[in-house]
Amino acid sequence: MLNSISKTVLGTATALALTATAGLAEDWRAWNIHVDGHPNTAAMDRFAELVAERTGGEVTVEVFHGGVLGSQPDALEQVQLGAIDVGNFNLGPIGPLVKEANLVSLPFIFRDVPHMFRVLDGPAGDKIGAAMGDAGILPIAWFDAGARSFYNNTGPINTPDDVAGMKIRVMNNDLFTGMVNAMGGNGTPMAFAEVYQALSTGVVDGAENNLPSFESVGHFEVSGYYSLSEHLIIPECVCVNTAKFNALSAEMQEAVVSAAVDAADYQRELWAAQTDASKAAVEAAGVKINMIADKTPFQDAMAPVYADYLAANPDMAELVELAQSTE
Ligand code: GTR
Repeated sequence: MLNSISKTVLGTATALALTATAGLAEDWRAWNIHVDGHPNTAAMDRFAELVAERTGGEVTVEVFHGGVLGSQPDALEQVQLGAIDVGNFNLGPIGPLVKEANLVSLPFIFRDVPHMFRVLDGPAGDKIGAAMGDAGILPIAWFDAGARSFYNNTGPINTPDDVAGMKIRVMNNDLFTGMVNAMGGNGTPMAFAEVYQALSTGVVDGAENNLPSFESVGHFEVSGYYSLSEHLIIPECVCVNTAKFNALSAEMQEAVVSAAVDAADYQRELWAAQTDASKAAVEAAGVKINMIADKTPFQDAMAPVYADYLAANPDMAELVELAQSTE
């Protein structure tokens, strides 16, 4: 005769076995740094909808917007640990964790956004993706993040000398501090959430970002000049904790990847429109958008950044060449 405890255990085991046949339900927590109205927020919501639909509810994603789950460097560690399951990440702050990912954070490595996507869709992208997966941060789709340019209050930036002496906030990555320092400035890593206050109190003289982010978090309210240096073209990913992804059945993996890829297509459409809209909005608010006639001096100033990177990572020379020789 079964006693009540074994009955309960058996009952639980049967219930578990049934769940296992139907596949264990996965409830994923997703990190997103952006606020409402930003293309990536809409795209992450779309990702969550598509995942629920295409996995028949076996995988669900709850997206936490506005960076409430923590700063980007912290959130990336949480993804590696599996405490955050998925997110929309910029590859800039991934560079310190995965040296291959740093390829995309070399200033002026890409000629334009289409060139960046061609590199990502080729063998260099495969290498970067595999290395990120090995580090626990598996990219399953790529978002557009446009080009990053400098903004500040004291006047337009036209040459690297205009950056000299300025304290410029950068994302967390030695390549970015090196980039600003190579122009004679002072590259200062800081969490995205702290930049508005740092700009308005003069803790930093300027920062750099793409137009949609410059607008969405109000940095344009405290910066009079946005100079189109376009020094960094860094992609973003939908990245999943590798072990969580690998634990899914092949069918569920396909559903999750197709949801991310479709969300990324949507993001890229929204991105193009938002870049124009943000430019118009910040200009209307009084920001002077400064065209830079000749970017060559900025590119030339990056020689020591490349030299230091390749001296520290000689094995990355092949990736750099791959990217540069991609048509
Ligand atoms: C944005 C990017 C964010 C974050 C931010 C920053 O353009 O989408 O992931 O990296 O820049 O400057 O910290």
